[in-house]
Amino acid sequence: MAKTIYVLNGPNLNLLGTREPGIYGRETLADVEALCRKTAKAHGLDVEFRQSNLEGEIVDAIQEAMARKAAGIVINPAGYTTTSVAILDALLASSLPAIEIHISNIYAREDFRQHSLVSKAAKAVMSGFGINGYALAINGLAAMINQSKT
Ligand code: CA2
Repeated sequence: MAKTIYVLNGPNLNLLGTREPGIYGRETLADVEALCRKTAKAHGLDVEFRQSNLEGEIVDAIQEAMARKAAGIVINPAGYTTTSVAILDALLASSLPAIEIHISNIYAREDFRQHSLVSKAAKAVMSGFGINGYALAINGLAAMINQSKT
């Protein structure tokens, strides 16, 4: 049976493609999902793709990934990046390899965006590649998953 990775998206990412195209591009969240599925398929991985505006639902999704023995997590915590001890704790508790991804380069933006709590539980962080960062994150995660098999 194919392994599954979870791709989790935080608050307001459902608005992708409809607002602030100068920062986040013109692609929609449906485009991101299609890109993730195509990239994961090339590695023989299934994708569980979620977006939520609610912190607790993101925590629940991380616990679900753990309970279902998912192979790893790609997460764009969006506005919860710098505030959510709950998401950090869920990722730490899961022990799953997690890649944090940001569409924009958070280090070229306001100071308050640059102090990620989630990074403390992440194997790697991707920031500033636009939505292609999701594909890069999945490629990197797939390499980690394969490495841990050997
Ligand atoms: O660059 C990213 O991916 C962010 O995680 C996006 C978050 C922001 O709070 C982080 O600092 C960086 C914001 C997501 C909101 O997404 C929107 C998309 C389109 C229009 C408006 C908001």
